[in-house]
Amino acid sequence: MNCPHTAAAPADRGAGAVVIDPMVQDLDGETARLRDAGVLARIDLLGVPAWTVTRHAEARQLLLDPRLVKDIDAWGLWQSGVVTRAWPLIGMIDAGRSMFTVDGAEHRRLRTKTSQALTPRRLEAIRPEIEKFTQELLDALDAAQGDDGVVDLKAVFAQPLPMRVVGMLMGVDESQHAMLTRQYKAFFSMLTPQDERLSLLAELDVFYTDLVREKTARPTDDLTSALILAEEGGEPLTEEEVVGNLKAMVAAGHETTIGLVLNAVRALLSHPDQLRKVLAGEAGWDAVIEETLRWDTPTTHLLMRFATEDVTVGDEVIRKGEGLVVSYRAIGRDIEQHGADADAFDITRPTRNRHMTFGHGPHICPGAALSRVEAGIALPALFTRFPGLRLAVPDEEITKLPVMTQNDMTAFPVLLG
Ligand code: STR
Repeated sequence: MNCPHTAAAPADRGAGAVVIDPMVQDLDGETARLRDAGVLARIDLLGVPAWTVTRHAEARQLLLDPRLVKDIDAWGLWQSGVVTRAWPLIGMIDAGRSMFTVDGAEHRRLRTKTSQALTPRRLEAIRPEIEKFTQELLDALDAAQGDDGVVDLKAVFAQPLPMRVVGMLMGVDESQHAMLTRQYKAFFSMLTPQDERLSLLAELDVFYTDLVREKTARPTDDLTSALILAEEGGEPLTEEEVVGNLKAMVAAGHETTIGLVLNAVRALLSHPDQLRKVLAGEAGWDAVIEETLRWDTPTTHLLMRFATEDVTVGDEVIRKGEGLVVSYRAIGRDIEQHGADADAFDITRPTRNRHMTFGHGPHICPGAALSRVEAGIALPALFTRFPGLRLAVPDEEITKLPVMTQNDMTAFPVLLG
């Protein structure tokens, strides 16, 4: 890949780094290489050097460390102009002011309303709607079968469901869902030229700002309106902050849950003994969901935190100004945490709930309970409606999207049986 940053990065820092493959051609191999590279490993992200943490215990500790912050201005490579908006991953970090990019007391102010709206108790109220969307999309699956009986479970089911749910929650009209799906696909794909990515981000900003202005004039009962009306500590959120939270919710809410649902279906279809256990009621769907979250995390790498002081981890030091990625997929395969068979998918494993896939500390995923509700409805409904569901191609033929931070498939062709 032609990347101007390769030349600009200091030569000594990239040495021995694990190069993260933008085409995601061998995710399991890369996950294993990261684990072998150590607790704290040097990685290369399109020519830009960073650290990553690959182990559960140390990640937990680092995610509680106030010396690591989200503010991009704390990044040495950004201050010095080595990294600019021309870097294809910049949109993962420089994403506007929101609960995703701010720490400390201000972070609490930005996040409280959202996390309160997404508690398991509050989510019970929208369960019937999620069930209704699920049934509609199961009908759509049935109708979408080609002459050969093949249908893409991603395009017709796993992708539209989370978009409908997050759209309903945030008050984004259904007429916009196809546009958003298309824009986020281009945003995440490393095949998208950077100038296109920057212009689509600008378009999305206009879209979300217009939406926030509309809701400011006529608030409804969605979370966007609640964010507009909220006063945390006597201080309302600014328009920029509401827009930032709204786009974080839509991006996160739809992209990550696609991965959870598809990765669970794929794991079950390739482990028929375990599927049988679930269908016979010998194991719960919650076990499938937690083990999938651990074994095949929807988020591969989370970008990025920056050290405001030197931070020592074992024998390594993250120097002030350096960047830290959290490699959740490697963390899910940590042998210290999950045992020597950490690479095996096993829904009966005792540690299946002791994963860290939703993060830890102040930024822990506020949508965790929502994604569990969605997958907890979608998966049993899918296998109840289509008990003979099977892959239409050999498992090895399933390809990953060229996305460096998310674990998402190009397509998932199935036969409904
Ligand atoms: C995408 C671009 C954007 O406009 C806003 C955000 C903020 C939230 C981010 C999102 C990003 C990318 C995917 C993330 C999400 C939070 C959770 C999700 C990182 C940068 C995960 O994959 C865990």
